[in-house]
Amino acid sequence: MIQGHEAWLEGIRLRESYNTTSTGDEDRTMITLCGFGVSNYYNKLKLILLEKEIPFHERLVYPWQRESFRESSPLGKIPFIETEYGSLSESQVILDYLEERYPEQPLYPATVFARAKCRELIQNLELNSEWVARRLYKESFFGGSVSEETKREAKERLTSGLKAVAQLAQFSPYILGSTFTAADCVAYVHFLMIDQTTMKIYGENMLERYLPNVVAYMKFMDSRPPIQTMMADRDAALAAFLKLNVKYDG
Ligand SMILES: N[C@@H](CCC(=O)N[C@@H](CS)C(=O)NCC(=O)O)C(=O)O
Repeated sequence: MIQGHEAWLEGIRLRESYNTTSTGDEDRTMITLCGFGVSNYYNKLKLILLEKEIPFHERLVYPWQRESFRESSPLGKIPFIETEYGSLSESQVILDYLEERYPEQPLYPATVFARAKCRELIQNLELNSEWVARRLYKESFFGGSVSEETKREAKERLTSGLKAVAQLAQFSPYILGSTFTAADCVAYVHFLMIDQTTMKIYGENMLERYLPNVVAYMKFMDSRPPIQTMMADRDAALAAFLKLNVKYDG
């Protein structure tokens, strides 16, 4: 545990030396995580890197600067990573790459079928839940508005997605049982968003409705040092983002 904590601290020290924009002379054998710390997909990967104790740099890149990084991320989305071999976009692809490239501290279960079940849960957390809730962010987080039709449709689809998550999740104490997995990193960052967005748009916390164990689970997860690091950085990133006063809707 001490060793893990030391590695986290080392990760923090490394990131502190590169915690704003790129210096351009980063150690290219080290992963550089690019994006900004308000993004749940960015924080998914940050948690994975911290949990796996992989040393990494961070490079601050905002989505509206997309023309400057389209070569690394074809859709102009963040996060993406720079590696010694080139760039990679799409957080799930990056997660799979990190698992294969750094197998020492696995975050996928040991057997082939259990690994597939972990990915099945991740898919339901992302494609069928967070990605649906995301249609509401313009209104819930960014001061815009979305149509009643979108709200109705999103509620229906989010209900299905969250029911699927409820069917697959165990919360005993981790989301897939007794072992911490990549699905916990994914669930934590997306639950934060779904919780807030459904409260704001529907006046009801849909997460708690369909996943009654979620409050205790989030509290339990809050005790993990990587989560604490990520959340402290997220607060700082949010303050910096708000100061910019730019028009952005997710
Ligand atoms: N499927 C992508 C989603 C990434 C994503 O949507 N990122 C947001 C920030 S959280 C973004 O870049 N938004 C700006 C845009 O879509 O132009 C992934 O898993 O990496």
